[in-house]
Amino acid sequence: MGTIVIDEQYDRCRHLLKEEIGKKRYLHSIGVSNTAACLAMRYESDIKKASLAGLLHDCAKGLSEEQLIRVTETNGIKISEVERDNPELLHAKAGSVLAKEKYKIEDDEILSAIFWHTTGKPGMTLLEKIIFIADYIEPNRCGIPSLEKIRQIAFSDIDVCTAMVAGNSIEYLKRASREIDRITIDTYEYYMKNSDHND
Ligand code: DGI
Ligand code: FE
Ligand code: FE
Repeated sequence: MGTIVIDEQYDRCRHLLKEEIGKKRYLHSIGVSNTAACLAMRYESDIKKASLAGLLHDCAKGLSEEQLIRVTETNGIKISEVERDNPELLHAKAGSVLAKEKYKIEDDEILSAIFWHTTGKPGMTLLEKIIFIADYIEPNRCGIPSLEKIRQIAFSDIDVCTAMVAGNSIEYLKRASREIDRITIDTYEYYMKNSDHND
C-alpha cells in the first residue's frame, strides 16, 4: 500500500494506530484522513489538522464497552442514558481522550473534531463538520443511500451535506430500531434550518 507521509507527527500516529485497530478500521481511518484533507483544501481549513483528526477519529474503536465507559468516566465526561445503553457511541469521546494521552495531540480543535464525530452537534466548527462528513463519505464506504449525491454536495455546500449525513444516520438508526441520541437529532434540525436546503 502506498504510504502518505504528511509529517513526522502524522507518521508516528499512523504507526501507533495500525497496531491498535484492525486492518479494515485502519484503512477506513486512512480514507477519512485523505477525504478530510480534500475537504480542508476545498474550504480553506488547516490541511494537516484535518488529516490528523481524520486519521485518529476512530482510535478508540479497539476498546471494549467497559473500557469505553471507564475512559470517559475517569476523564470527567458525562455519560448520557443513551450512551450508557449504547456504549459504542462513546468511542468518539474516549477517542478524544486517547488522542491526547496516547497520541500526544495537544490541539483542541483536533480533539473536539474527534469528540463530536459520531453524533455531530449544532454549531460545529469547520473542522468538526469536515470530520463528521469525511467519516461518512470516505472511499471505502459503500451501501449508503444517496452516497454519490452526498459526496458531490460535500464539496459544494458543507452545511447542507451535514444535514444530509445526520438525516441519513437517523433514518438508518430508525430502520434498525436503535435508540437515537438526542444530539444526533439536534444536529439534523440545526443544519436543516441553517442551510439553504430547498429540496
Ligand atoms: O465509527 P464509524 O463506524 O466509522 O462511524 P460513526 O462514528 O458515525 O459511528 C457509527 C455508529 O454509531 C453506527 O453503528 C451508528 C452509531 N450511531 C450514530 N449515532 C447514533 C448511533 N447509535 C445510536 N444508538 N444512537 C445514535 O444516535
Ligand atoms: Fe467513529
Ligand atoms: Fe469512522
